[in-house]
Amino acid sequence: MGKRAQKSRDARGRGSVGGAERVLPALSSLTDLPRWGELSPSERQRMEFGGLRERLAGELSLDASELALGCVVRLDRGFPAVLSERGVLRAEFAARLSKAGYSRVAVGDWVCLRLPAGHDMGLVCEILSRESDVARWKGKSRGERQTLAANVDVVLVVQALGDEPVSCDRIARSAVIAADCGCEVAVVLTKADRAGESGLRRDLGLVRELLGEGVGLVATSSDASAQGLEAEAVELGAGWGEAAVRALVPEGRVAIVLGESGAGKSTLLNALLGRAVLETGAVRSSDDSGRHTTVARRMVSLPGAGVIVDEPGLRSLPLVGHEHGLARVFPEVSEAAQGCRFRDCSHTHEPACGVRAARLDGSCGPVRVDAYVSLAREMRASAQSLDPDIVL
Ligand SMILES: Nc1nc2c(ncn2[C@@H]2O[C@H](COP(=O)(O)OP(=O)(O)OP(=O)(O)O)[C@@H](O)[C@H]2O)c(=O)[nH]1
Ligand SMILES: [Mg+2]
Ligand SMILES: [Zn+2]
Repeated sequence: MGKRAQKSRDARGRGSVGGAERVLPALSSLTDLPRWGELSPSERQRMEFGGLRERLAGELSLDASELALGCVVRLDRGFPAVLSERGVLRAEFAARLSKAGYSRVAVGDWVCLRLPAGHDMGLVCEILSRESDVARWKGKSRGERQTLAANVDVVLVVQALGDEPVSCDRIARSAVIAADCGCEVAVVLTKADRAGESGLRRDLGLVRELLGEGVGLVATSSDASAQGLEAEAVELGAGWGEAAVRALVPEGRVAIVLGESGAGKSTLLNALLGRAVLETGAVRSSDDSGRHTTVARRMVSLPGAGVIVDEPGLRSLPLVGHEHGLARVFPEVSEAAQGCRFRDCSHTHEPACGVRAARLDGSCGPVRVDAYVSLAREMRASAQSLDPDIVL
């Protein structure tokens, strides 16, 4: 490869990993990552690491001091960037993990890292089991579960506002996925400037009806002209702006932004960082969707707050086997469904339907019931079309 070609490849941090072609670490991309001490494994993961270190040191005849705890802080098409007490470095997978390792590892994973003396490249020996696993279903009946980030505490569902009412379906399915993964959920409505005062009022009301008072709700805008909307948001019991987002992710916590391409995720993170660290891109004027500007999954460390994972936008979020998540987000509807006469009730036309009765007598809100019914229908259909050999 010529010098120029090499340089441009490195700047983008690309290369075929796991295959024959390898690239040098793109160090320019390793800025604004968390520092050692800002992330901490659970007590269980520390114990797991202790046991692993002992076993691997014996098996590989190494000094145990060569093995360290690390956290994967950036995944792009280069080698994973891993944070350890020695700072951030790129790491390869140990031979026995290599193929499976690259497809299995996620940002946020704690790993057992070998740091051979005198090398600037680490070696991932093992991925520690996860405390949480934010995943989405990729593809249709022969699809697979794809982990977006591991060991995350909070999922920030990011949804852009506009002229049309905000998409309750998209927010509900994101919340179900987050709850299914055992994470907390909060909603961040971006681009409030485009909704204006009445649109913001309408959309904050809708999200409150959908998810209730217990879920963190913040509206933001990157446009200074929207400052006047703060009072509106606060009056409706929602947070406003970067400070309110920071409060959702205090020091010591790890969050992930989940939203469509063009929702303004990277713009929001840049505002939180106080400078343009992440690339942002214009949306198409024809349908308002983004162009998948973010391609790497990476953590950014917020000054005075926790850590957030920036992600490429996700076009679809199919629900497959997320029954636990559905019951956690809509407990009262799920309980009403226990009272349906038919076990496979679709809650649309069957006699003696507990869900429709609860909607009618007002014990379950209509926005919540409608979201529940439509997501439950989708899950029933996906369960029927799913290849039975696939393990969820
Ligand atoms: N009017 C308005 N535009 C915004 C706001 N926030 C972001 N944008 C614009 O929306 C477009 C998309 O923003 P990004 O931050 O790149 O979106 P993203 O969610 O990171 O998109 P992907 O990386 O493709 O997933 C950019 O042109 C931003 O300038 C906002 O508050 N108001
Ligand atoms: Mg982005
Ligand atoms: Zn029913």
